[in-house]
Amino acid sequence: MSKTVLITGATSGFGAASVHRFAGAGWKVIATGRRAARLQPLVDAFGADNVHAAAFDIRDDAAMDAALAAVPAAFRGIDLLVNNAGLAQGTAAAQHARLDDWRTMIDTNVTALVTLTHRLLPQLIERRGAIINISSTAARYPYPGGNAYGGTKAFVSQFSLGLRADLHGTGVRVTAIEPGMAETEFTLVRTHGDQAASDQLYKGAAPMTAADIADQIFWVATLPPHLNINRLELMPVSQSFAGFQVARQG
Ligand code: NDP
Ligand code: 8X3
Repeated sequence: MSKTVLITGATSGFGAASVHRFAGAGWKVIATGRRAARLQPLVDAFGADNVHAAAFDIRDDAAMDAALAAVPAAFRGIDLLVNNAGLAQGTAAAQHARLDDWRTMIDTNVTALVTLTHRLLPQLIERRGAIINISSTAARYPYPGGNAYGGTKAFVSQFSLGLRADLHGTGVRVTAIEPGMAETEFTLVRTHGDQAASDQLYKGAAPMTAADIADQIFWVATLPPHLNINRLELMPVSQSFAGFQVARQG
């Protein structure tokens, strides 16, 4: 019998690629995101028996509950939760950042993620399922302008380890995937719609693709049930580390 995965943030980037990866391999997929018009082509591509679209703002608890209650019978019993929906807003230093941007990131990347996880834990435990949380290299490696975004992803990575501890003995697997630079709509969103800035960032960098990340998510999800990848950090070959900065006086 086919397994069921709920993938958040399926309208774009990693999430959309993951819908293709899982549905293409015969999983039933519940695909979520705000932009309903982006979800419909996924349903059209794989059929309504295989992909169920649930359009809602993940920060809206009531909308989340209504969407979960409306899941068709054939998609009930979720085996895998992919907590992928998320965003960065802004690249300004903390002292110049917009508080609204920080709150949007925390509401989406942290509060909504823990809310959906809390809602689905009973059925994930019942089915000895799995949770894959999309964190970031920003969780471990700070950079100027990363401030609250990095903070939200550090939470995601640490929350994942905490879940592992609490779910000890349940058979539920938990993984944090921590990607570096991948070309999606991420930078377009981060810059509030600056396509030129997005193109400039990725130009000549051979960044990872959404399909690369979807392949890793699928690999983690389909490992033998006695194996748990705690965290998986990956980058394009073109990306590496820089040193500490020093502010000198005089
Ligand atoms: P995209 O911008 O392409 O996709 C983000 C997805 O999140 C969209 O489907 C969007 O859907 C969804 N989303 C955002 N806010 C909400 C909301 N309030 N309610 C519901 N859905 C929401 O970016 P990526 O695919 O790159 O990002 C996916 C995840 O990967 C994020 O958590 C990001 O932080 C992380 N990541 C990205 C990296 C990169 O370099 N691209 C590297 C490391 C981590 P919609 O707008 O339709 O609601
Ligand atoms: C996205 C990667 O380096 O832009 O999480 O923070 S980075």
